[in-house]
Amino acid sequence: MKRIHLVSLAFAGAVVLAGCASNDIDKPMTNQGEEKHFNIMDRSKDGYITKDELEAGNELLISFEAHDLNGDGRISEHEFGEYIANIPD
Ligand SMILES: [Ca+2]
Repeated sequence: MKRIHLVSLAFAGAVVLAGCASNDIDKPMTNQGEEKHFNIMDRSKDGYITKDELEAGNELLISFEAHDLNGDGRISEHEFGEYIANIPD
């Protein structure tokens, strides 16, 4: 009886952990993987990705205007999150 209880507790814990990993409410838009990716592309570390930080042929550079949602000429972390979210699987 006690063993069954422990197993169900472990299962519940795994479900909670999985939920946190995919839906972290403390993060506004990007998850940790996206944030890492963003930080790599944001070479000047000013919190924005600009065209000159992207290499020729980069997918984001090709469609830069479409993802620069507010038209300020740079991709914010929020805009980057939108970009990642809209990439087909
Ligand atoms: Ca922008």
